[in-house]
Amino acid sequence: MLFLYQGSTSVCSVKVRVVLAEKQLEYGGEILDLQRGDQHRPDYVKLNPNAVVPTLVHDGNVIIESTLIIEYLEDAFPEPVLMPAAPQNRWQARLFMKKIDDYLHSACSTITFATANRRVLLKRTPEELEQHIAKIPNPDYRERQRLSIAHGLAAPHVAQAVRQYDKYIGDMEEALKHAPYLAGADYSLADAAATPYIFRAEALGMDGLWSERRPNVGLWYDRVRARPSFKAAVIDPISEADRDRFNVPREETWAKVTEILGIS
Ligand SMILES: N[C@@H](CCC(=O)N[C@@H](CS)C(=O)NCC(=O)O)C(=O)O
Repeated sequence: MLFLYQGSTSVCSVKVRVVLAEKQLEYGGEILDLQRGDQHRPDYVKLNPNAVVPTLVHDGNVIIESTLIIEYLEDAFPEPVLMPAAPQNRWQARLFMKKIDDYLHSACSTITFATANRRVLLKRTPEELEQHIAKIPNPDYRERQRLSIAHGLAAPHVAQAVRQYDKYIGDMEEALKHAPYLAGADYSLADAAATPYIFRAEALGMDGLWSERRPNVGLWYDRVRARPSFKAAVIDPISEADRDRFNVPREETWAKVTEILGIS
């Protein structure tokens, strides 16, 4: 039996849900309210000491880290195959996933906290907010969240986050000039992993990073959105509260992005 502890919009959770949907696997689950701080519940931290989602439990085995979870799913449930056969393409798929773990995820969370999450979190008293932030075990992540919430898009680390997002999408464009999917002719774990980050960029007003300037990313996104897994894993789990949280002034984000990148 598969059970997924997840967030409704959490990019790492969406990544896992896309793979579960692609493999048409049945699973149970619990949606944790990350704004309320469910990820710090003692029973949850016993499963995931990093106090983050997602966590997969498969027949009693606890599996954490979203990239490793989707690789685990590929090993445990090989059909349909979501890794290419050729070593070069397998490396390419892994490289796209590694870059998410190395920097895109942190860039995405910086920009999300500086925009959508900030609006919700700033409704709390300073004491409540501090209590929420102080529980984050990773000191770097804690400090980035604190700065994003305090300063929004003016936070000092936002510029680097925007450049990293732009770099990743630029790398996607290069790969997609030669093949329809990130690691070659067929859809793979790399496409599933990148999907929530492109969806998030669009939600926050950064779709100008590909529309007009990176046509192959736009075509890839059309292909990904047309797959049944997109509706099941990305769109359907979004709640009314999530829609409200992501109802951000997209033009402000784009103005900041163009200022940082020096584009128009
Ligand atoms: N490297 C982890 C990162 C997980 C992560 O950062 N999850 C976010 C949601 S996408 C989270 O749970 N954040 C909790 C918080 O903000 O306190 C993974 O890939 O699973």
